[in-house]
Amino acid sequence: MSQIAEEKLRKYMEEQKLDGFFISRPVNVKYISSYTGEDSYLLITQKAKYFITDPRYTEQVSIECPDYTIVDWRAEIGSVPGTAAFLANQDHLKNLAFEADHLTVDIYQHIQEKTKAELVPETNVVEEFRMHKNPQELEYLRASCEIAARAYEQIQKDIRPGVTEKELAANLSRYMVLNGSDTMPYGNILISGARTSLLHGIPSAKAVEYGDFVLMDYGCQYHGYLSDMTRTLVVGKATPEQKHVYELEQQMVADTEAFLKAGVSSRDAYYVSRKAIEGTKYLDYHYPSMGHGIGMFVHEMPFMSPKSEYILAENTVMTVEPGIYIPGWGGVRIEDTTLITKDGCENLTNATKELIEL
Ligand SMILES: [Mn+2]
Repeated sequence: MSQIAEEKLRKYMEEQKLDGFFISRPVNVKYISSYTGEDSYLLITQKAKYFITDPRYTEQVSIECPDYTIVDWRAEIGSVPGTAAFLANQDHLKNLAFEADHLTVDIYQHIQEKTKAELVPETNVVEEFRMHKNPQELEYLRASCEIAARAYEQIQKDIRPGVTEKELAANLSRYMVLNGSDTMPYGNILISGARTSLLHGIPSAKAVEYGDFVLMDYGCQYHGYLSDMTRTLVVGKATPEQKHVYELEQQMVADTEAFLKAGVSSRDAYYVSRKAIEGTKYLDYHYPSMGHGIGMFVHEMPFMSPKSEYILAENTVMTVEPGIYIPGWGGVRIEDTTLITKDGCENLTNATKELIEL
């Protein structure tokens, strides 16, 4: 993959007449080079590719990225921006692109002071490449979603009155690691009762009570690729209103997934998602940003909302997650990770969306 990403970047640089590109965003460093560590930068030119790092990572880089020229900034120049400027000057670069929505002002100013190259701000260049998943990436994403879906089956036996949100969140992470995820699942949202209206609520010491909604929004990493899913269930018997809201939510997800395919606009997908609640009081309680791309990073392009302007492409992986959140009462969210195909979308999150009453 790294080679394809590199070729795309060099093609872009050629078209834009860019002599060099300084990559600072960690997930983009990882995507371009296949490096799995931290605190490193790339400087790519048409003829050379430099991996700027420090001695904590030099051995790892030599194994993971053998075709890069490793530059130890500590030994050579003493700073990352100084090293980037030094390399740009050494290779007589007339200009050097940088990731304007990531590079700090401090690093930018330091590079500028020390190089003759013109600094060119760029945004979303590597992010655009990352929207289109190749077969290897899709395999990892599928596995990541499967692991999370399996954990949903396992966590259900632990949910009962008296157990706390934190205990359940810890178990959920543990199940994903035991099912084969990388050892760093990201923070799980696992909340219950009236707290389920908190869109990004943090698991607390609150104990689950009879009649509670339990909302779980979580995922894991597999070879660095993330899954993201949400399911909401009821402990005990659902009330008529809980059932009603749940059914509206199911409909919103089903309508959206039936609409998605390559070539549709993500803004239209938003309007399709809210059809089921139009004309009801629940329209006041939905959250308009209801989907995002996912890959090496959890919230990446494209996005689905009334303001988004993406035309969805084949082999994009994105979430579908409309929701209804009623402050003081609770919320319901169902979230799938889906693969956009030529004729539709494939749900990679194979866990039931029927209302479970435990
Ligand atoms: Mn999500």
